[in-house]
Amino acid sequence: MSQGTTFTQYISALAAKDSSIPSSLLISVSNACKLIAKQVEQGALAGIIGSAGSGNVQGETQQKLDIISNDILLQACGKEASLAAMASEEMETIYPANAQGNLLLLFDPLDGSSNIDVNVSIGTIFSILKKNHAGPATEQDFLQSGKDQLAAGYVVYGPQTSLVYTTGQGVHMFTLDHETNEFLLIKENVQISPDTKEFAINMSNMRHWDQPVRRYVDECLAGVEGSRKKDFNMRWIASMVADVHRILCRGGVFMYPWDKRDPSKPGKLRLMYEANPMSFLIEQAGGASVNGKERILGLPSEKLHQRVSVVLGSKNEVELIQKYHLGT
Ligand code: P6P
Repeated sequence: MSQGTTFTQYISALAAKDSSIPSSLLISVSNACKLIAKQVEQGALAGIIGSAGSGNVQGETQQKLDIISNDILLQACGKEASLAAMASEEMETIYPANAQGNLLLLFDPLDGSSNIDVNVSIGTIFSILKKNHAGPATEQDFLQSGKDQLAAGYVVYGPQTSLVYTTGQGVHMFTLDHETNEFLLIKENVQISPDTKEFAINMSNMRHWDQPVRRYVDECLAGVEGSRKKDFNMRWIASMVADVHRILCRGGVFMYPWDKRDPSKPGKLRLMYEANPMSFLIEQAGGASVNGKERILGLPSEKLHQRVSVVLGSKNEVELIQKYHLGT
């Protein structure tokens, strides 16, 4: 389809040929993100910067915009007849919608919210699953493996507000046109280069990493004089959506590995509404995504808010890191 096609036109045309595509819900999510974008752009002007004075189920301080974004998604999608229930990083339990619905929506309403107060890119991450039985949804219905997702994507609120999604038929990018308030198609079938010279990790945690990650990063830092025989660049935006968007645009590898600060935690990021949707996108764009040793999309989910270690991006680089974890 041509540049300038709106997201609504694009997804509706696909759904006309494939009824499994949850087009109506995806359009509702995109409309909710337009409203979130307006709130994010306003920031201090709307008095919505800073902490809400409450904590979420993760034990993290909620920002006012976290709660506002969560409420916008609940309101915008709750009316969807196809939607049975929603789950969010900001809510301990599931949010029932329509008992007759056959879809489940998960989201991190505003990922990277520590960046809100300093005007750095943040984003909304979403994932859509199928409810596989009649009647009201339960939390158990959400506990599906990432490879079973019907759709996944994000909206990044940065210099541009861009929507990136997949339904398993490639990754496609749209940018919000503020004149028409429509997401317009800018790129179809995004592909990530299998090799890269750019890695993203929070280097301040270096002393806490496990050996395979330490080895990989040390080799990157050794540059052209080292075993990799090339120099690397480093980025860390502390906003997964922005880091993943950069990787989809120009390749790279993103790591948030297990570390020994809290050995009981497999990682910081959440499987169901951060790692799984991002892994679906990355794999659809020709990349790879593992928890160190295993493919993330193949992991079983035991808890709604379970955490996971994440290494994703350019395929050859991720496979090298995986090799170090496997000791092969
Ligand atoms: P750190 C944001 O809080 C987030 O969940 C991801 O978006 C981001 O990649 C990571 O945490 C940043 O974590 O420890 O570097 O602040």
